[in-house]
Amino acid sequence: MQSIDQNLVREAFLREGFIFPLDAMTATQAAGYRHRFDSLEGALQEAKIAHNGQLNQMHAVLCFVNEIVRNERILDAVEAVLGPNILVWGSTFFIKKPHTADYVSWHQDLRYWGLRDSDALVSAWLALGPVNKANGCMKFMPRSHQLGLVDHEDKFNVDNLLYRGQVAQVDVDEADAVHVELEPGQFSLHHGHLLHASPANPSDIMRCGLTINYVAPHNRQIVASRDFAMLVRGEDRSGHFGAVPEPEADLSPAALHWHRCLIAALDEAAFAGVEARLRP
Ligand SMILES: O=C(O)CCC(=O)C(=O)O
Repeated sequence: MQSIDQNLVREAFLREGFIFPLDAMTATQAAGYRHRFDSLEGALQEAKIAHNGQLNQMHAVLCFVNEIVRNERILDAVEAVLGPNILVWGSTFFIKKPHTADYVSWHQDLRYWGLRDSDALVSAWLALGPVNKANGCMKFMPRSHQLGLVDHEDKFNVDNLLYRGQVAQVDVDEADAVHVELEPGQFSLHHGHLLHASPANPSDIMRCGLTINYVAPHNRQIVASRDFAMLVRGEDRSGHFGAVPEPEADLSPAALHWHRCLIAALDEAAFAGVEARLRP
């Protein structure tokens, strides 16, 4: 595995708005995590924990996800962007089963998250299986983070994996897009203003990825009335986010309680201004 060169990560991230591929773990370790995900699928369904078709905030309820968000190599790369104090604000499994229509429209993450500081957020996307053009990998629009926040239109398309089916109102030239192909155990980093999207998965191979949203402690929630995050490196002297504890067991009652708190905060920000009838 290649080591993380923090100067290179920071430079590329600031210039292009993303960097990949970076190595988080071996393919064997990734396969182990993937096995744990697959074996928990039934329990996740039983706990009715999928939300709006997504598996959000899994670091609060699953021990192996709590382990992944603390991966030293991912944190070294994130530190190159955020500095030494790092909190996990969100985590989501973005799953595309074989031959399904699920897709993600061109969007910027920070449009509906209610977070104030774009330079105090970075998202890591970790491949827990092969991720390529054939099974619907992400596409990044280089340097689009320099546009700042652009308008989005809510489309609420059922096949769109985004909360509001939001679509960035900019002309995107697909020819300029960079395909984020990753081997199992590799990850990408992207900026909260970077335009990105992904098509459906018409292949026989499931696309399985975990996205982790890291914030620096000085960031702030300015739309929802409360917000929460989990300290994973350094210290939090700001106290802007309620402290989320590590799950002591998969889907334990305490972990599920914290998960409900995180989802309530996320919903309050993500659905702000949306009519009740359009919410899930
Ligand atoms: O997994 C995908 O295709 C999209 C993920 C995404 O939008 C994100 O991680 O910010």
